Amino acid sequence: MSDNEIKVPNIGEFKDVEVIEVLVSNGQSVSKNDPLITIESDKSSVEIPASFDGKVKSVKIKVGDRVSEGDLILTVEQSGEEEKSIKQKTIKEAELVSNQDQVEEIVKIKQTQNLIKKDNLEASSASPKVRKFARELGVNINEIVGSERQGRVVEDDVKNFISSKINKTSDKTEVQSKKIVSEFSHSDFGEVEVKDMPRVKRLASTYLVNSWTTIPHVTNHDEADITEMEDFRTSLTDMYTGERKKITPLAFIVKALVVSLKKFPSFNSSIDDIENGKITVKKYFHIGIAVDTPHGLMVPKIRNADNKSISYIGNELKTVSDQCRNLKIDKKEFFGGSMTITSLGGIGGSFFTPIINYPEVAILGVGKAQKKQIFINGKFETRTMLPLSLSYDHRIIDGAEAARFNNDLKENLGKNFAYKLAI
Ligand code: CAO
Repeated sequence: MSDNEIKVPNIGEFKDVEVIEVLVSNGQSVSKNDPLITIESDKSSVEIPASFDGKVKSVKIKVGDRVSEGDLILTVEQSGEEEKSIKQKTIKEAELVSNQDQVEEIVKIKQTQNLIKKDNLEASSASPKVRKFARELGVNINEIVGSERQGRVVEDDVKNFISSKINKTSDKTEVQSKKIVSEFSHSDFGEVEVKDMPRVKRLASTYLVNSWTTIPHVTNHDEADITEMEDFRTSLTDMYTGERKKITPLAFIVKALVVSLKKFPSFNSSIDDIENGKITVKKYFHIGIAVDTPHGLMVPKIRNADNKSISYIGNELKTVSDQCRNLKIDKKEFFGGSMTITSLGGIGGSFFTPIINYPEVAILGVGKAQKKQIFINGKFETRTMLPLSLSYDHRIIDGAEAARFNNDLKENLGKNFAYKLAI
């Protein structure tokens, strides 16, 4: 029997950081890799695991302490015997299991044990990072039975919880598609290659499925006449060099959208507490921009767009899209938005059906502006028309309100809009 010390290891940015959770107590048995404490820097939190098996003899730190590399977390009494016998028992148990029913039975018992333990636990059964992740997806973390020791919930548990809910609601389709998949494999029909999905796409898929399956989406399509706006935009020059200023239509659309959001606050809201019928209306104007990157789609925010000029927004669009493409953007920038714009205008196409960026309630899809013949006051005129596709959460926004919103937005992008003042 010997005493060993577990210290804070070298983990990059985590210097003089706060201990936000202590996950073990004196006398508790721990196995190698069990989480001991959670520490949090400005940007993220991380769990420090045990480096060997044993029994906690003395915890040396508490919540609120600040730690750096080399600080003592706790001492561990290493008997080895106790842990060894538990492991042997588990192996024996596994050897006895001969069929799937038995496996499921054991899983059920383990889950019940976890549930009982969970009831006895204090609120901290998941790290702040995981809690935040669950909150962003609208999941009540207390409904989840964690797969880790003592029912602790990790990110995968949240994902599995959402998948199981989705599976329950679409049982029939699921069974049918499963049958087809199990009957044939793609390689039965020719050569195939199985590749890893990029990480950003994997992360985004959880959000997209959640949004698509929980929000009743409706999309209104419309066209804004931006002839004068385009004349003005393309006439802008740098006052020092005389060269044409490169501001894309998107910067103008951001500004026009803010004006509409001020008039229609329900588009700048979130349904956080549907059970109690509560809606959170935001007083800020942080516009999300869908950015196409080689790693997948990212949605950083243009913060406080109401206080920024169009030129400033134009520059910021370039900066944040470069940061996303070079993976240099802080994760926090993907959260806390008012409404999102997804523009395919630089690529092509007209109308589409954008998926709302949960927990927002609306998203504006923008297509490529084109010159068209429009019948005005008894004659055809050549006008530049911008396709708009506004998807909204029908629980809070009605079709008529969405049509009015589009009318207002069109007005803001049209010849009467005071965008010249906002440059
Ligand atoms: N109509 C016509 N032309 C447009 C336009 C529109 N609606 N929007 C942009 N353009 C033009 C720009 O003026 C620019 O022309 P110049 O090269 O002559 O200056 C060109 O198209 C390229 O613009 P851009 O796409 O580089 O810049 P942007 O500000 O319009 O968009 C960004 C920035 C980050 C939104 C864009 O690069 C991008 O990633 N778009 C894809 C978003 C996406 O994938 N959405 C789908 C999400 S759902 O899966």
